[in-house]
Amino acid sequence: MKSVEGPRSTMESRSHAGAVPSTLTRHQLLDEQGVVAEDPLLSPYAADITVEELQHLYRSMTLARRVDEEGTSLQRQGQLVLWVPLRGQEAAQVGSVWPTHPSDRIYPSYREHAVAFERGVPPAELMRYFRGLSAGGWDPEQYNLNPYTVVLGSQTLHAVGYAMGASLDRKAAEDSGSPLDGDPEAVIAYFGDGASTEGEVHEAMVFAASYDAPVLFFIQNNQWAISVPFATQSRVPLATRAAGYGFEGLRVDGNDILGVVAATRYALEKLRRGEGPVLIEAETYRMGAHTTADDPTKYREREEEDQWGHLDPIERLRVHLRTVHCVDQAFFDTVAAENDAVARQMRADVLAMSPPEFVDRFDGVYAEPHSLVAAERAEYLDYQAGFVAQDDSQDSDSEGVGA
Ligand SMILES: Cc1ncc(C[n+]2csc(CCOP(=O)(O)OP(=O)(O)O)c2C)c(N)n1
Ligand SMILES: [Mg+2]
Repeated sequence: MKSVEGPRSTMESRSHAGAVPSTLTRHQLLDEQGVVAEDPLLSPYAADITVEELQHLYRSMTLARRVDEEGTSLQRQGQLVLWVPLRGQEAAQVGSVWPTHPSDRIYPSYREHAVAFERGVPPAELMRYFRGLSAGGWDPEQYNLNPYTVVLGSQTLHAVGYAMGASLDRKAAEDSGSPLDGDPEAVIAYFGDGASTEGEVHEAMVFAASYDAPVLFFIQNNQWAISVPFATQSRVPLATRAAGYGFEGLRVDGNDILGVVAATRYALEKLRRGEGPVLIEAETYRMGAHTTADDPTKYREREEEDQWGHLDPIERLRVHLRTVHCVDQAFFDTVAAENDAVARQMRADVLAMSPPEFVDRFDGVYAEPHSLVAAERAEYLDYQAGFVAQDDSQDSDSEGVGA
């Protein structure tokens, strides 16, 4: 079994005064050199992964990174309101969503672009949210993927409620003598190290444990919550918290695609057997800024970024494919060209989207028509009409004073 630690700076920050040394195993299958190590718990869950599947995982991870780069460029060019980079977290995201069934429900936070793409959301559809054109960006029912949640941690309660409902439905069907077909549903709630300390997450974990809800709490510990380092967020690895609620917590190298796939498969099996929730803490790193509105040079050292740069999850899989499976350069070149084409098409689609109309905001307040909202909408249109009339009169008088 390989029990490893992350880069030095992270571990040093853990030796913060008052920190409790943890003996919790940090699982890893694909090491920093791209070599597969044995792990008694996780190895059986990765043993049957084929080269074709590894190539799929590589394609998904690199596509996410390429689209991510394009998202930053589009925002810098004024075409998106904001962009939330995922660079560095591709293995944690792709590795955890790939083993799910389409019928499993996913509750993301706001950085899970690779999760969304793997679920089939077209990149341009996701961009609608970041262009301010939609409050959600995609149809949650079509992809079984809830809209992004910016209110930290609140999606964990939604996920637990959904999971409780799913297992109660199944039980009711069984009791009535007509059991539901297919595997029991599993639910994943994604959140970060920062969100993990929100009150809602505590409440969600208590409920999930009490009702054996089939929910996987998947934490991407990317070491930062905007400018707050993990050492301030928690004195212990977050996976250790699960024991306090009465369920299993796994700590895995989040830059190791095989480790993440195996840990997730293990957890999903447990959920489907009705053995309650599981928590996975995937230790990874946010290589870029928190968002395009953030400048990480203000609060973290270049040295730390360089250390984690050597643990790049994509590079690790690339080395593994090349050295262990003899995948040739043509494959990597083809994938890069395909990803470029997807990014180009996404850019064209985004630029073709007309800018949002402010008046449409009123349509998203309630699902049903509401007299108060209708009155406010009419008042707004009336107000806008006033500007048009004034502009017209200015034109006719030739006394434009400018905007
Ligand atoms: C309830 C709430 N409090 C504060 C914020 C502001 N906020 C947005 S992102 C963020 C940091 C979250 O860090 P983490 O959970 O580690 O996720 P990451 O951004 O690193 O993916 C904060 C404090 C918010 N969105 N919601
Ligand atoms: Mg974080």
